[in-house]
Amino acid sequence: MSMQTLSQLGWRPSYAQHLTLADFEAGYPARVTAVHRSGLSVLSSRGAGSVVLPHHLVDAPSTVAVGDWVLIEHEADRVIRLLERQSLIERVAAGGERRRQSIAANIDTLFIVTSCNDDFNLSRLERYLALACAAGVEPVVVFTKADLSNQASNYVTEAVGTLGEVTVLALNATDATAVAELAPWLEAGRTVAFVGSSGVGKSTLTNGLLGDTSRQTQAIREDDVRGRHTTTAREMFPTASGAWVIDTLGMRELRIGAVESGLGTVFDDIEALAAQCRFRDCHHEGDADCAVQRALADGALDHRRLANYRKLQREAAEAQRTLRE
Ligand SMILES: Nc1nc2c(ncn2[C@@H]2O[C@H](COP(=O)(O)OP(=O)(O)OP(=O)(O)O)[C@@H](O)[C@H]2O)c(=O)[nH]1
Ligand SMILES: [Mg+2]
Ligand SMILES: [Zn+2]
Repeated sequence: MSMQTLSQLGWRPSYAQHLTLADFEAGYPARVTAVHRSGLSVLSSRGAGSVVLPHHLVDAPSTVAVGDWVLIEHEADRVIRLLERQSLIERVAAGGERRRQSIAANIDTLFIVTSCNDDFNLSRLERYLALACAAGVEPVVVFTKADLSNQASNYVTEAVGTLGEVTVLALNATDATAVAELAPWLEAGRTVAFVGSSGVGKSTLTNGLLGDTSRQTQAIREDDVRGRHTTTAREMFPTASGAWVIDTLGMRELRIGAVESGLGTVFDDIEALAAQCRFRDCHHEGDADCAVQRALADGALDHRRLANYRKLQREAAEAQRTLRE
């Protein structure tokens, strides 16, 4: 792959604030484009490379993710350390261990993809939104398969009505016009990721965005051919417009981490109501003079949304406790 400047790779001046002169003497910054079991594929101003991870980073509680910036030793293909992230999308793995799984790092926009069919689920959208808001990443809700449904505009209306100020799009992911719809978020040097259930069109959209850059994505994959890495599906690709796109595998279950701050943003309507309850510790369950109960009664707030807010709050609190342990 041709050499890229750091800013083309998504570098921001803020990353340099955490690097000392000694750091620059020891190594150089590179962006992680793929995570493999035995190492990482990276891009830097030197071009593409493969590097190994020191053990303490393999076992870190928050694993290295596609999109991360790392410092690499000048004369050895080895990571010195992970650079401070601007954002991290992570989930809590299913199962007893409750391990955190990094999904994508240092992204600017999270495309939350759902299709205009049975996949439509407001509570799941709220869940993804909380994840994006907690990470400080702009969420964009994308309804795919608008060409297969006569309900598309209803879905959009319902999502806009419930989710507040989030951008919501409906499109046909298989059509070339989809690329133009996403263009505002794909300026050169920006990084975006697609998340959502299996089969909703994440890879279809990704492939559309890659356009004519397949030669470059092949270059990233050559490392695998040489057998140096076992490939996982987590990779970052350059789009035709010079942005970076991270496709993810469809998730059956998205357990959120400690995203309290994100819940405050996504459910600001409920939090504003709660502030008007007579008692500061109101449980909104038959307490006197409760603004939340009043909103439920007059239809301004629906039961599903309140129940989901509570469920996500419990999940986030549990994740917070696990973090502390
Ligand atoms: N007609 C139509 N078909 C679509 C649209 N989006 C996706 N598809 C089709 O749906 C199927 C699944 O699309 P993918 O892009 O593979 O879905 P995905 O989200 O990447 O799924 P996973 O990788 O399993 O998570 C493919 O056959 C696509 O062609 C759309 O907007 N319209
Ligand atoms: Mg896919
Ligand atoms: Zn109340």
